[in-house]
Amino acid sequence: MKKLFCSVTTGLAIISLSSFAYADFYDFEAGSAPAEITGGTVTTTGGYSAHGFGTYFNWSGGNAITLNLSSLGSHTTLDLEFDLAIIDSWDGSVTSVAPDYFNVTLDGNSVFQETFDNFTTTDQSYTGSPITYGSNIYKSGWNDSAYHISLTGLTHSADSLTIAWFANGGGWQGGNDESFAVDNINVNTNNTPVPEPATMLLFGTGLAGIAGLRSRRKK
Ligand SMILES: [Ca+2]
Ligand SMILES: [Ca+2]
Ligand SMILES: [Ca+2]
Repeated sequence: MKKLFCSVTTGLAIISLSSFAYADFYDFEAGSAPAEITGGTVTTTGGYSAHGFGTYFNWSGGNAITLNLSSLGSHTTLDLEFDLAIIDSWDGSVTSVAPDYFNVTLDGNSVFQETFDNFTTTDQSYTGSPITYGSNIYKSGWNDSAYHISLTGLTHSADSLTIAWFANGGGWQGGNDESFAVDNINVNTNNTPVPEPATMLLFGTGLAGIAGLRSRRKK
């Protein structure tokens, strides 16, 4: 029994080594964007401050918002979380002025592409719960919305990265008609070691032992 307990503890200890190796957070509350984030405008316009945004980074066309990081060190996956403001007359998936896509790319590869609609959620592809929806909190008369986007476990191991946020699509109108903003950007890298075969065998033996004990107790 004592030996069994030690085996399980060893297995859990190896798994718990899966911790973040690099972390960065951007909330723009200093009133400016750091050099590694470009393509948008720092603003406090409208009512987004009441929804956890404070100062945030607004995009209304042109080049994408990009974040460039380097010296990330060893890692196997990456987690990206951020708050997203969907501003003004986004038209979702199916109208004469749609689709309107919001995109995120990681080193040029798409990791998120969904349509958003500020008239009805039934016409957008994104199904997550909004932070706010159905009222006009930004400058023009169109309703606005916001979401917390969580992209975890993205495969990535390069020492540097470029994350890009942008909108496009056949119905994308941009300018004062459709725009977006990002805030509270969280980037974590994870370094998950592959357990040694001997450790996995020990861990597996421990689990088998537990199963055996439970099986015997049932009888
Ligand atoms: Ca902020
Ligand atoms: Ca608005
Ligand atoms: Ca549109």
